[in-house]
Amino acid sequence: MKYIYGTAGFRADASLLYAAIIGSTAAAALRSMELEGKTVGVIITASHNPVSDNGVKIIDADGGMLSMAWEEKCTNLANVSSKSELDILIKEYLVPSTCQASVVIGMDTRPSSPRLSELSKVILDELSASYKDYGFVTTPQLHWIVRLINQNSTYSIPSNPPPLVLYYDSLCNAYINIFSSFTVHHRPTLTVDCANGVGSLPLKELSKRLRDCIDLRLTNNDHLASKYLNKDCGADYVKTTQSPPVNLLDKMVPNQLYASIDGDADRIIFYFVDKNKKFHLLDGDRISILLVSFLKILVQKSRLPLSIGVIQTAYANGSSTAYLKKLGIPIICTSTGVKHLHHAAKNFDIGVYFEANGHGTVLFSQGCLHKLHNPSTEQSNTETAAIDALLQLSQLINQAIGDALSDMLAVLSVLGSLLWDATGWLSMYDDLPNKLVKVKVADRSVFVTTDAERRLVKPVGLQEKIDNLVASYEDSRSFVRASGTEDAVRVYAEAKTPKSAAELSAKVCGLLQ
Ligand code: 16G
Ligand code: ZN
Repeated sequence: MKYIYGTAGFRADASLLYAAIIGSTAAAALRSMELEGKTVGVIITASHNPVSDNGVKIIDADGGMLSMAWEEKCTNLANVSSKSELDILIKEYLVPSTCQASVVIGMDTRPSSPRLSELSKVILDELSASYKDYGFVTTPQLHWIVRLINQNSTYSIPSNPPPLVLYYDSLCNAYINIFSSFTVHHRPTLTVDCANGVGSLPLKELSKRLRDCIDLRLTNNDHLASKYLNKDCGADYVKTTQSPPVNLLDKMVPNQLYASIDGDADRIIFYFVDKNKKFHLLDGDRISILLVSFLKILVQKSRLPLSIGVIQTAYANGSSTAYLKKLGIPIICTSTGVKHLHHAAKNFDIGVYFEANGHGTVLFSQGCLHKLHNPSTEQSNTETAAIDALLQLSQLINQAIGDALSDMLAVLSVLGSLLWDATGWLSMYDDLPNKLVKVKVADRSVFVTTDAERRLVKPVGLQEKIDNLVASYEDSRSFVRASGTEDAVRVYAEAKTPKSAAELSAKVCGLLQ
């Protein structure tokens, strides 16, 4: 089997992952040495995949995704055919360095995870690396820890409070400060479907720490019931089926807010049923629009010269893009995959990025934080309050990577500040009807895209045919791209009515047969 380090790292059936774990652990240690001993992370998880799968991802020293150059090295290290070949490659990639490698490890709650984590530690011992194992952590928690350790050179693990304690302190203090600034101290109720994954552990901690400010109710929250991991529940299930997860079917209270996270808690979506029991999804596009609208008001009130923009992918609903255009907020469209959105978000002082599937965060640039900490002139009360709210949000929202838990608190902060409920949030715009279909093809590599995956350059002539179909439906759009995670291509179509979206989708799929 050939491993390829893709947008989600390496993922496969857990029994096939040994070489990938060895290769990526070696890559993490080598990357750390190249960066003169900065800490690099290894997280063992397969996110929303079935429980029999597992995976591994490397967290780069800034707390973000692994640099592109190392993705290739990691792929090579995982695909060696013998121990001696591995040793040769390690020597080739080893920069002359006297620094010891420093690595932190974490894992999700799959039954195969402890075994894979042990294997990773064996490799780290062989490479004489120093390491710390954080056991069960969400992917974003380990990203946050890596960022903390490297950002603050005076931070030392033995003498300071444990990083996870600081993680909870940072999120909870910021949320409590925001909550205490609300004009009405309404304690919201939120039920979270934890996908029976690792996210249920920190959510239990948050529900304890924030019990005076949120009535947080957890369901599908048995992280030990691994056979139920992601089974008919979790963010991916709810987004793709557009229906409630198991254990909430027929139990949802009208107009009350619900959320689902995925198996490693790096994505979140919200939903509710109205009084007619109609199910409404509040996905990544809606989270993005809610947060950016609120942030824009705060920036205006602060009277600070801060740029603010939104990053979307081609999957963003056309109505959300139109709404942003009306607000005059700059939009960048990138290819699918967190690393692309994250990178583009750095173009702004405040960059809001979310994929429709719920991956995302808000980045505050160093320049922005400097301005917020050092406002030049004397401030009015309104300006001071807005600056303080922006600072609290920058503490609350995970700056390393999208984090279901901090995104959840950010959404509750905004809804609480605006005195909005789920229906108010939904009423911001109406989604254009859409359809996303997966099509099996003989060879997905022949589908080559351009313009942030919105247009095909190959197979030659296919894009013109799609354009002709799109032209015959009002307010419509359609694109075809090869999946980066599955052996299939995805066809997205949206149009003014559900009937025309379905028709357009069927016709575009027909072009692929
Ligand atoms: C990966 C990406 C996710 C993207 C998805 C697309 C990360 C951490 N994950 O799961 O952002 O939406 O791939 O899958 O970047 P696809 O290429 O199969 O459509
Ligand atoms: Zn995930």
